Amino acid sequence: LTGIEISSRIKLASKKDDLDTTIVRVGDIKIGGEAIAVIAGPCSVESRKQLMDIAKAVKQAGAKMLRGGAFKPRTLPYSFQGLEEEGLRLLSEAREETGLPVVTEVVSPETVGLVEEYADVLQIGARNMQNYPLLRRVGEAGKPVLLKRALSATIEEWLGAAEYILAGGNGDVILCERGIRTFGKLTRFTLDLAAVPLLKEVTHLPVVVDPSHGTGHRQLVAPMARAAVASGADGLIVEVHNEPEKAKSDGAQSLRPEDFKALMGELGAVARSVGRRL
Ligand SMILES: [Mn+2]
Repeated sequence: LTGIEISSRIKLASKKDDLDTTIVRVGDIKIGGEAIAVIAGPCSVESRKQLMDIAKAVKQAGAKMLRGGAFKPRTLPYSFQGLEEEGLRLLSEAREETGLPVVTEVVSPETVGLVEEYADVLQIGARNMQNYPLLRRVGEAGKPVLLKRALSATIEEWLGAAEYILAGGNGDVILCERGIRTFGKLTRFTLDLAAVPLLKEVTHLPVVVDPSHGTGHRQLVAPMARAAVASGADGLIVEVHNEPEKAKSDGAQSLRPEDFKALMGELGAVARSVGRRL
């Protein structure tokens, strides 16, 4: 390893040598192997029909996992907070229907047990990256964890959060770059793609990129998704909605199913150009 060094106190998340890489398995899907894992679905689970329509569309386009929020931590308390347990039930119905494993957010230590009953991957959202009781709790969980980078977290703070989960005994941690706060107002966040090759130098954990929250604008999602794969990401997590103008959250950054299908058609060539595949 050359030049870039992280704190020696980050013991479990740090990379020991070039061959030190972790592959997280979700059923027969591997994250961190040769294939790029694409996770797609709505920001929020809104209804059975909405979720099923989107789940079938993303499956048909080649997504490997389904995302969807049932517990939604929103900036304001007046915004849609999610369908909660009903949303989890709908996600597991969608998994039965499509075979796609489910990635969904958990927002409190008390609800980890409940979410674990339904989900295949537990997502820790950006706003909870430094919720240490929650990190400790998912460290005891029996499911992989997708750990989003906090809005203003340095890479070492992010790896410190991963360290909590690893130290709790859960080795299946997937890092997710989703954009950080800078001074620009025209994008929602600044997607830090340099973090991807940097993480590949310093940690063995797989890295996925969220070009939806990272940009906030539908038109920017596909270009940044391609760039993420080119930068060495092990996967993508993309918001897709069948009626984005009616979405209860994040419609402006949600791809329509046909946009998502077109993106999937482009990604194979990008993946091959960096020695990977879809
Ligand atoms: Mn969202």
